[in-house]
Amino acid sequence: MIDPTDSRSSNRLQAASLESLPASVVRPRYRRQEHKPGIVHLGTGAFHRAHQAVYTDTALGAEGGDWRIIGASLRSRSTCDPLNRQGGLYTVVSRDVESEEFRVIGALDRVLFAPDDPAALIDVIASADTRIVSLTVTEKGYCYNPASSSLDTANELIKSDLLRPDSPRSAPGFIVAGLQSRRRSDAGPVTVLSCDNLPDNGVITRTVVLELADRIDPELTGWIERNVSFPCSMVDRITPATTDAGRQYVADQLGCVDECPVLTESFSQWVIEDRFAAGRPAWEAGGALFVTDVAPFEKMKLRLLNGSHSAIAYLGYLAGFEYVHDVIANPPFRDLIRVMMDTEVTPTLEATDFDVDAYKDELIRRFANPNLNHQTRQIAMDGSQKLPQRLLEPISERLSEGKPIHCLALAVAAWMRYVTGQDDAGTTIDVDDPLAKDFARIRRDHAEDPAAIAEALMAIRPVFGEKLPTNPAFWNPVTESLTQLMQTGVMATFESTLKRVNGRLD
Ligand code: CS2
Repeated sequence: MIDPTDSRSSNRLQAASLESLPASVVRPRYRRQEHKPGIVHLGTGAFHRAHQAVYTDTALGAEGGDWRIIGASLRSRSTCDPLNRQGGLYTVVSRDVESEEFRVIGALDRVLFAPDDPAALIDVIASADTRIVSLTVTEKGYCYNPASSSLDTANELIKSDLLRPDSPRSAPGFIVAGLQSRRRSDAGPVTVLSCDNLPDNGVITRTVVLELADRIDPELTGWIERNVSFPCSMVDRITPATTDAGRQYVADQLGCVDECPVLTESFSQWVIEDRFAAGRPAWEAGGALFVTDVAPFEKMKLRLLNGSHSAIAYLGYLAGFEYVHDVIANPPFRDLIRVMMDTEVTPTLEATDFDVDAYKDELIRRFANPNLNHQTRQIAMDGSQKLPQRLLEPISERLSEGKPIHCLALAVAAWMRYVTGQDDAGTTIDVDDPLAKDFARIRRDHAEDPAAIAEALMAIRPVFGEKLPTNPAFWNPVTESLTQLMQTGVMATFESTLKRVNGRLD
């Protein structure tokens, strides 16, 4: 049997081994070495490898161009060395309920580990060959405070970048240092393209970059305003973290070691604002949609897909479910999620030509895909960074129209229970979140007092802002749901929530 963790194996996925792969494996349809890099991508995790890199691979095959990708990891070394050992090659396995496709992606040129050599990353961002700098650094990577709509200057990485701008640690810090160097060498315009699940992600990126640049060198901001575009984009492909079992499966199917495969769903969507300062690959060849306004797509995806995902993750985890598909296979869960989408989220979306009902049906099918093994724990991570755009914004909009928020309030309460408490079996939860220390303090200070826990959590302004916590139409249903979750558990709370939605209670 092949050992997929054997980093010294000579039987590994490499340019030389492409020929010997099983015939069904899709390979790059272009000569890799003939295409120079034109994109620097920050955050080469599983999602980037399953999404933008795949679209770029398709674009290279269809239209060519110097658009290969230099990846950079800002925090974790884990995939850098293995991907470099493989010459940037890796496998994407796209799985539906009944189909499966193996495809080797050739778009990635190499991966830099930024903490080892920050100057190397700054240099490639500054290179005249680079025409796009894209990012998937997760919500927290932007060092953005949604409550004040500005750069979070209290963030430790930003503090460090302000002291040592030539040796940055944050994503905005690297971009600013790269743009500074680009300006000095007159390397020309460039596009900075956010591919994270944030509303107006291009606007947020522009805000943090300009604010940081202004603090470091006010003259740089004018250059950025004239030479850099920051389009918004909506990205979608459910991509669980790769497990050892996944690596073993891929090794067995390919007959060689791939230390960095990605196992994802077949579905993929990318909607991009067409505002590129220095050209772009033909991503439309892979199905990307170029539009003048991404906002309606973004809102729909963030609220219907990601909002439901967070609700499934917290409620499901508390009830003891490891995977999303197990949660959604359970009728009360599925009903609650669908009711939340239909009655509380859909009315907050702008009317478009898009068939929202078909989109929701498809979402339920995607969540139910038993071949993804998407862990509730993975989605539950970093909730403090996700809650505002996924749940709290639709809540605020509903409340401003005097509309009820039963299901959304339950989802927020489930997050509260998750970050400060125990699951229904009484096990303390290991919370992975930038605010984990604050949550631990709240748990210690307020033990099993739901009203006190809710009040203390709502006092976290970067998450809840100023207005919501003072609105009884918000804190009442949230506190009530949290109390019920703590006293009776998830299943019993569902029942009364659905009764409330149907007007049979209160
Ligand atoms: C998920 C997303 O982990 C999460 O928070 O909701 O990563 C989700 O899988 C993607 O946005 C799907 O496109």
